[in-house]
Amino acid sequence: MLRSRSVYNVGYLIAIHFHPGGVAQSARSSINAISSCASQVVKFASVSVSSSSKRKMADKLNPEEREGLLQPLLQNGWKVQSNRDAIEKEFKFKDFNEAFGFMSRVALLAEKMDHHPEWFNVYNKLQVTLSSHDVNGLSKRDIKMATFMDKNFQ
Ligand code: HBI
Repeated sequence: MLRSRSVYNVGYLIAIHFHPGGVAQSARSSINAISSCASQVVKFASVSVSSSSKRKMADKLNPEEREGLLQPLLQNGWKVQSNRDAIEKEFKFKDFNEAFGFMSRVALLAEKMDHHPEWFNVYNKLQVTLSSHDVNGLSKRDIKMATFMDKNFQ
């Protein structure tokens, strides 16, 4: 009897096994396995794309939000950059230890939010720029982070 074999490629693991049945049966089961694997990949890809595009649509500031949400920050020393849709502020601390402690607290929030400031620290001064790279401009994440910074700056 002609022995047939089929190969399933499941990523790095290649499973080879022998069907006592005919070649046609093993070919069908191989095709079924590959197509179900492919459909899983497509499902995963579509979910991950849609969630990131939802994030982009959801939190980019619209004109009304800019007017309302930016105001308190602008009154608190933040400035909108002239050449980029970003906000910036310089914080001055008693010494480096105070500055670095503040940066550490912000860093924990940044990791939790998956949203990171652009900042430059020299001794007791910290220059911060906030913008959302994935929407190439200001988002609600920047408002949240700037508000946190102001609340944690004595
Ligand atoms: N930080 N400011 C900012 N903007 C982003 O778009 C961003 C980030 N930190 C991590 C992050 N995006 C991840 O989602 C990846 O896009 C790197």
